[in-house]
Amino acid sequence: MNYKQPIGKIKETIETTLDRVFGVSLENATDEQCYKAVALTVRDLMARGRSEFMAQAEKSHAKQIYYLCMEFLLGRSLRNNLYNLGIEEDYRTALSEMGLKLDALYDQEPDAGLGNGGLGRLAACFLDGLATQGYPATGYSLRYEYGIFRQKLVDGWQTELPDFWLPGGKIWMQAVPEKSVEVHFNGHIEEYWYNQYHVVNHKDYTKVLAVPYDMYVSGMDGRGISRLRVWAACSPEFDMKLFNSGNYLRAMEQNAMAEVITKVLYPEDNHLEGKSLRLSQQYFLVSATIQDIIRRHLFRYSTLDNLPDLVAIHLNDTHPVLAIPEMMRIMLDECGYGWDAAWDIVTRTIAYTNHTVMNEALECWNVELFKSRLPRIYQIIEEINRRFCAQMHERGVDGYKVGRMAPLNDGYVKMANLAVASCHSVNGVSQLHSDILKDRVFHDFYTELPEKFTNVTNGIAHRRWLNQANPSLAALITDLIGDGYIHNAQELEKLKKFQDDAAVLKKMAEIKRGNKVRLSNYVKKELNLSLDPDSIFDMQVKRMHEYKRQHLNALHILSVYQRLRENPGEDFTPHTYIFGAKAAPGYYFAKQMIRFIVNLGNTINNDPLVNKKMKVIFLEDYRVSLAELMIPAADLSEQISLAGTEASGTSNMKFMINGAVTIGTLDGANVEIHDSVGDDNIILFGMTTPEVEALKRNYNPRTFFNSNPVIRKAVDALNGGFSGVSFSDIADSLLNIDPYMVLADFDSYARAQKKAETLYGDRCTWSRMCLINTANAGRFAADRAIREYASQIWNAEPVPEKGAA
Ligand code: DL6
Repeated sequence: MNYKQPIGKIKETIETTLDRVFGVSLENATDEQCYKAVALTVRDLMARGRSEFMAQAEKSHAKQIYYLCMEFLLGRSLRNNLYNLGIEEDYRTALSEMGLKLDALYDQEPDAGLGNGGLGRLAACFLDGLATQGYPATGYSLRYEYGIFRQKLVDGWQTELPDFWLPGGKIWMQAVPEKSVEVHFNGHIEEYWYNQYHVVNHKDYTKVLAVPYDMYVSGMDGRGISRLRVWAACSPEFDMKLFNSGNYLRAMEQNAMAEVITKVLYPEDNHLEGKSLRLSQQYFLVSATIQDIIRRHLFRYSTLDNLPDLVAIHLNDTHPVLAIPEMMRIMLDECGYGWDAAWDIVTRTIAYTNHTVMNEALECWNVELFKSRLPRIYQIIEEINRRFCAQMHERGVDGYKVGRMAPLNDGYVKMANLAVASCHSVNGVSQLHSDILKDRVFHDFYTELPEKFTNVTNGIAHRRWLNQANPSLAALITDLIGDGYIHNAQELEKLKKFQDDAAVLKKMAEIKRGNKVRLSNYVKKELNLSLDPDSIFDMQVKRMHEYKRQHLNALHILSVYQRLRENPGEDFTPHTYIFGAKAAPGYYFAKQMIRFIVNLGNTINNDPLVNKKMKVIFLEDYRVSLAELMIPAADLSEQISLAGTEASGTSNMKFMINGAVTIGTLDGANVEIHDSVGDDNIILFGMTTPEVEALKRNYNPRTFFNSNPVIRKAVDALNGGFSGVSFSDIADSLLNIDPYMVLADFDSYARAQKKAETLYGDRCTWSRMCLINTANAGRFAADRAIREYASQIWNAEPVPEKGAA
């Protein structure tokens, strides 16, 4: 579809929308109303684009891709959609003629924070990639009323404020009440035989209505448009019987209980507590989704026999894994399939991606809780379990091993086991992570079912993270190599021919400096602190977690501070350390880590002896829109997790494409970044995964404390405290357990930091490294990842271009 319109038409549509929706004229409209009116015009264009695209898809019987994820961390939509549809400049002109500034309207939009971090942002990037690559795709998730909390720091402590994002955010969504479905919880199961049919009746269940809301995510040029369908929970009816019988409170309670399901996003990342509400959320998502998918398919094809040829369902992590028994339930109980036929269809349709090696995130549900909340689904899992174990025993697999792989074991439903036992494909999200899945996490499965395992390394929506977030760099690149890289990120490689071109390197350095000034202005406004844009901007932005080791970074900063205080005359490359991170609200240690960084900053930033040379900044409320401001301003990208713990990372890719140099361990996708840029353009440190495994056997952090005076002094200072606060919890953990081996990697990290400072001192060399990073970032585009999913896992082809034979 052609999204281009004459400027006059754009103006007219915006004005009509202001009048129709808000009853205001342009003169009286607030910025918020103008943002919403503009968003509505863009939404309408995308709705039309989607229908046209889907009509094309139907004609060619293109395989439908359904991507199920409890999180889609979309951030803001307006700029992304205008950019992708190729109409940003026309809208800018139209608005300017109306006396409005497009950039001011962008700032009216709240971030859609329907996710915690990497997992949810990946899902959002993939909707862009799916649309751009021309796959007819729908993401399914929940319409949380409250997204990821807003972080407020009080005396260094993280406090959480509710993120009621809907007033500004729901403008992108269209309710589709006619597609609502019922989801059933609790109750009991009755089974009997009737005329040779096995009848299963779910009795006395509690009904919750799932109401879909649709929003669209455009791909480049708007040829493909993805849909994100999010479900809101409502009570199907107010129980008048209860109400009339005087049970007013129970009637109200039932109503509230239904709605609570989609009230709030669980703010945990890589750690999940087996809470009943979370189980309800998960089943609510998958039941509504699978009903929706099956209904659509039956409407079109009147049979489910061909489902695996025409539909691919992707489970993003273990959270939506109950889609497997739910689909079995519908096929067995509602569509009359026998077990074997249903199982064959389900398992050929559904694939699973694992996103973490953290044990505490591999979900398990207590059987008693599960049975009472989802009695029929439990029966089906029991049968899946029985058949899987029987099949393994038949192959001669030993009993212990079968137990370790079983979907039901030790009184728990093991979601990851259920996924691997059932899905036709299991992948990790970087080469190293996929190898760890085979060698460690799912080793038993791998030895029995090796054909299921594959890898697809993550990717990012490079148009958002480069072209939109860093327009000056994008403009320079376009001048140098043309705009082909916007469609095909691999073309960034053409930049390599400029790696020794002093004029280009100088321009890149000037652009970076401009981005650093832009960020410094924000810091000045937020924290009233002045930053030196000529210092190294060294950034670590990601969820706060021990395995990501922000405390390694902070402990090192503390040691540098101690050294500079003792040697104020030392020749030191000025350094600005910048952090952004949210901690899960119940994760006490992570909150202590934030407090440590904030207090360290207060001490250093207020110490006139050092504060011209170093500063430590913690930016509150890290979110997608803030990342878009921060990442283009980074010189150094901190990717310092303990080797073998980070599945992939995606901020590493965003920094890289923006020309930051990685200081990192050989973990997650850092390994592939290293392969791409070579030894000279990345600063590696620390143990490798096998070295970690070897040391773990008898790791004693005190050995490092005792033998390294720098470590000793820094840890002692943590214990003693600064800014009037002691951090003995962190010191104790480092000295006695140090689960992520901070002390073991400390010395190597300190040397890597020194190396970074030396390299930065030679600006020409540094700019060359930056250019080489950008030039090699193409392989980390979401477009590439989507093509790999399509060919290796979904067996899907893109919708042919209109007019193509
Ligand atoms: O695959 C996306 C992203 C990876 O880049 C990160 O390395 C990984 O930590 C993250 N995993 C999760 C798991 N969430 N839970 N629960 O967020 O996935």
